[in-house]
Formats: sequence, structure tokens, C-alpha cells
Amino acid sequence: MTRERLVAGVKAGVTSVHGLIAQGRGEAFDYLIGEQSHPFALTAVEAAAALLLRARHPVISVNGNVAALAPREIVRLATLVGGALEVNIFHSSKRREQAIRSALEEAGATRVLMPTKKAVLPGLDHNRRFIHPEGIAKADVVFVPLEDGDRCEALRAAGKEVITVDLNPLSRTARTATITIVDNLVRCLPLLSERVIALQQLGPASWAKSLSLYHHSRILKAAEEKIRAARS
Ligand code: PTJ
Repeated sequence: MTRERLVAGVKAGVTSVHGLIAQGRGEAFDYLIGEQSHPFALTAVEAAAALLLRARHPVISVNGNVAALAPREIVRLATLVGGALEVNIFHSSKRREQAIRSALEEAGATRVLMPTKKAVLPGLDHNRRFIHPEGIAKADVVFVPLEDGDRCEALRAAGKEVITVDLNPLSRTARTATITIVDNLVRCLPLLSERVIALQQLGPASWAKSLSLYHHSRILKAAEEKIRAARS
């Protein structure tokens, strides 16, 4: 069913054909972790919820895969954390950027920021450098699921905290982000929204505690160990 969502996304002009390759890569890792949300993912989800709630200006960056896989959940998350939704894609296409915007609006988004030439993320030479002055340019925390390593590094170099979702714990994105949720996007987004609702009620002291329990290198190591154990 998940694969069909991406195929439909390609047909609708939302997802790039490269997105199918990315999905295949993700699926391979998902099989190895048993297609489950493990404790290393749940700890990261908890910390991600806290970081998004603590942020002054959180932004949710949406590419062609995310828009096809989980449009409603991503809009819901942005609403819950009071964050901006911004379209940002690697494989340049004005038509696809508009299709992603429409997909988000159909899923309930009232405001979707688009890439502009008024603001640029330093250190990138591809389409992802074009950002919105009121969105990623101003953000202190950026949620960038299914990301490529270059932009994650550029966002960190620009002083932003980055939360990613990546089934490959060895990817450059997974290693460079502040918080990495090693899980399938479609499984972890509902969990993330649930934790945002729960932590919002508990207040800022609980956010600090959730963040203090997250240790980036330990989380990645636990995910890698799970994958290696599946192979032996
Ligand atoms: O719409 P665009 O042009 O911005 O393109 C988006 C893709 C995803 C095609 C682009 O960012 C890309 O090529 O990404 P990569 O470098 O293939 O990285 C995608 C990462 O996400 C890989 O490490 C995959 O294992 C992982 N991944 C793929 N599908 C999922 C996933 N992780 C979690 N959930 C998934 N469903």
C-alpha cells in the first residue's frame, strides 16, 4: 500500500522518479528492522516532539516523497506544533513544487511556503538552496524527513537544529542531524503527533527531560546493531 502511494505520487506529478529508488532503499532497511518502531525510534520520537515544542520557529520541510506518503499526517504535525510547512525539493521542478503545495492544501494546509530566490541556504549548489525568508531562513528547528546529506549539513552549519526520519542509520543525514528517527515515515508520524499532544500538556519541564534522554550516537548505534543482528 505504501509503495502504491508513491507510484500514485509519481503519476500525479508530486514525487520524482528518483523517489521510487529512495523508497526501495528505505524498504530494504525496514525489512531488516522487522518493519517495527523500535525503542531507538520511540526515544527519538519523544525527543523530536520536545524539540519541536520548545522551538521558537519550527519549520516542516516537505519533499515529493513526504507529500505522497503522508500528506495528512505532516499537515497535522505542523498544526500541532504551530510550525510552517515549506516545500523544498532536490530534483528541481516548478511544476512538482506546485503539485506538492496542492497536495498539502488538499490535506488541510492553509499556508504553504514555497522556495524563493530572496533567501538562500549557504553551502548548497542545487535547488534545495532556495528557501523562504519567513520559513527555513528564519527557523531554529527544521523537520526534514527523507533528506539528503548535503542539506542536512548546510542546515546544521547555519545554526539550525535538524530532526530527520531515515531508515538508514548510517546515512550522512542520519549522522549529521540533531535527532534521527530510524523508522518508516508512515509509522512514526502518527506516533510523533501523539507525543506532541502528550508533552504539550505536561509542559516545558517534561520537554527538557525528554531531550536529556536522547543520545544521538547511542540511538544510531542501537539501530545499526538491530540491522546487523538481522543479517547474522
Ligand atoms: O522530492 P525530491 O526531489 O526532494 O526528492 C526526494 C528524495 C527522497 C528522492 C531525495 O531526497 C533523495 O534522493 O533522497 P535519498 O538520498 O535517496 O535519501 C532518502 C533516505 O530516506 C534513504 O536513506 C532511505 O533509506 C530513506 N527512506 C526512504 N524511504 C523512507 C526512508 N526513511 C523512512 N521512511 C521511508 N518511507
